[in-house]
Amino acid sequence: MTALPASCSLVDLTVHGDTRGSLIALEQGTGLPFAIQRVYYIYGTARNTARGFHAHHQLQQLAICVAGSCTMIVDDGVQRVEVPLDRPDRGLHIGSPIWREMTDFSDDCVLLVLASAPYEDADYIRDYDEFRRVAAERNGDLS
Ligand code: T46
Repeated sequence: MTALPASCSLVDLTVHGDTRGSLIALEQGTGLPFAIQRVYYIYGTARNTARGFHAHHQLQQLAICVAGSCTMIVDDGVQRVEVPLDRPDRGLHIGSPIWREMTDFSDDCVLLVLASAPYEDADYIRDYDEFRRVAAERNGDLS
């Protein structure tokens, strides 16, 4: 996989496993990259459907595929990287501003997302050209 954008990273989660199976606890102060204010999950995605197609001004998120698989495309305005999500013990930390698209959902995919803020429509950037402008400004490139 190509290197991730600077504001994205893969986070390995601690697995408490024994002969009964596995358990992962997501708790404040135990290595998560931000304070969690919201949790949502995406499931039952129709075949050949893509989601996302937006960026956020400020939001940080950790996306964990707790069942099945999907692909998260992350784009910082310069490079675009496809990240396969298929492990319940690994999350993708997505900073801002990062354009994201989600594809290749398996029928059984459950994508759990932890977010750093409550839902706020004004934080979304849904136009790709606007996203490129915001990303360039944030990176100090005002051209
Ligand atoms: C993201 C990717 C990974 C709410 O009411 N509350 C919420 O917390 C969320 C996330 C969504 N909604 C409503 C807004 C829409 O009417 O649920 C509907 C579907 O949301 P959306 O079209 O934004 O879903 P995705 O899958 O395109 O994007 C979501 C998140 O919105 C987004 O922040 O990064 O998942």
